[in-house]
Amino acid sequence: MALLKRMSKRVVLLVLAFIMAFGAASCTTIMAITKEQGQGYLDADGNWIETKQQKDTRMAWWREARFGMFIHWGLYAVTAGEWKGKWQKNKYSEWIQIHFKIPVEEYEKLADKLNPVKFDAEEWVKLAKDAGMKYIVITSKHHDGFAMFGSKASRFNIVDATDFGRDPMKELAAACQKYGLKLCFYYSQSQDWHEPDAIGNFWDFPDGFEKKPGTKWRKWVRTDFEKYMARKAKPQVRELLTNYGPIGLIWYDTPMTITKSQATEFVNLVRELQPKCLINSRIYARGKDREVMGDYGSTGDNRIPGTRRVGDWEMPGTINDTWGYRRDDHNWKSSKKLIRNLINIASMGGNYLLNIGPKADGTIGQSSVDRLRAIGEWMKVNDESIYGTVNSPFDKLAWGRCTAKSNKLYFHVFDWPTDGKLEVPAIKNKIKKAYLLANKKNLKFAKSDDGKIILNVPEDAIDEAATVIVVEFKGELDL
Ligand code: JFZ
Repeated sequence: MALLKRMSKRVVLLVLAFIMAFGAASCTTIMAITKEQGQGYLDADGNWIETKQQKDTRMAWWREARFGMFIHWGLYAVTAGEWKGKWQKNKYSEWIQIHFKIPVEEYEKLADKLNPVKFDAEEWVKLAKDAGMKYIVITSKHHDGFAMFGSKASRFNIVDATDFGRDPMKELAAACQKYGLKLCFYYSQSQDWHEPDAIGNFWDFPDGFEKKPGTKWRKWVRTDFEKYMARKAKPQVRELLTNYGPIGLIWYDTPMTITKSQATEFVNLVRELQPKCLINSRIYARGKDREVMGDYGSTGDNRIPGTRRVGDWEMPGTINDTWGYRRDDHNWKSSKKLIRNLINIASMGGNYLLNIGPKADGTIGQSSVDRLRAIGEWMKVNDESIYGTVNSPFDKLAWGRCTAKSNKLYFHVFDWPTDGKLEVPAIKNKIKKAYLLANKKNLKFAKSDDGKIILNVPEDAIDEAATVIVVEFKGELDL
């Protein structure tokens, strides 16, 4: 009996020790998991705390993507560049209200005419996917202040103010989920021509500005901007990050006069609601010492840098000359030009955000569709040379561009050689093989005296836009 008692005491102790040990172990496992899979967080002072590795994890899909679809769609698709028989002189159809100083009351009536019954979210998403695009950034609210989603913060939105009554963002969110694309929202945080306290509308709401001496109206500061932020802008960004599932990124634009602390509020709202969501750098930019607050930068619209760039950047570009749909804009870029833009941007280390402006009936014009399909044809054969690549290790090549991934260099030939020999820059590595990406046909090659690689290529290019040649080498790239 005594023995039994002693034994059971031991058992209890053993069990206790076991529980303690196991508990501690599982505790450390949990800690390790949060450290490993954990993401950045906002500290008590509202600073975003994140390791480089965590940022890399968050940026991974975007860096892999290289190519996204921009969509400018709103009430300006109804006017399409024309107001009372007059055509807009500035190029961007989405700027029509400010261009003609259309009073809010009149502009609001455009909602009666927005009834995109032909809108088919799946068709749009499939079009993007077939073009090789991995994410969609759509104007949830542009400078005119009209929300293209159901909003409790403002009745000036597509669900409450139109006969259409559907929420296209809900439908796009579902379609993006289905086809594996990231849905992202453009949101004009500073300019809102519908609101007296926001920036931009000086024709309806001339009061409430504080003019800085010697500056234009654009530089004026709205004294009650925080009211607009509290009543509309922040609640709407909250809605966008709450009602549509995981959002890839928020694309803020034209920060104008917002202060650093106001910009921080817009940033932190995203951090708080969806810590994985990315933010572009057009959230804040002031003065000479303009500071980048978002996760990645953008170049000026339609401006491809001339040299390789470090860091994450994106170029938003138009497919004709406008962002929003314009009936009179037929200045379409050729698909060859668009494909070369994509290559050129990738070779400089950036992402291409190519825009389309759907019509007010919900359809996408044939000229845009044709071009996206042509890009898709090229991507079907060559997308390996775009996705997940990093910028070229070389300066711009005379005859084309280069992208790189692991032990491969992708040479995109724009100007095919006439003598059957293509000279590519010297690398010190041993070359495993060189081949045409389109048909995997191996190419013979030789090294010239100065170390350059001379490839024997077929007489004709495979693709007029760009033929891709892969050069596989051994080890780490050594120039
Ligand atoms: C802005 C918007 O005003 C425009 O309507 C459109 O949405 C575009 C994508 O973004 O316009 C800009 C903003 C920044 C530059 C050019 C146009 N820029 O930095 O060159």
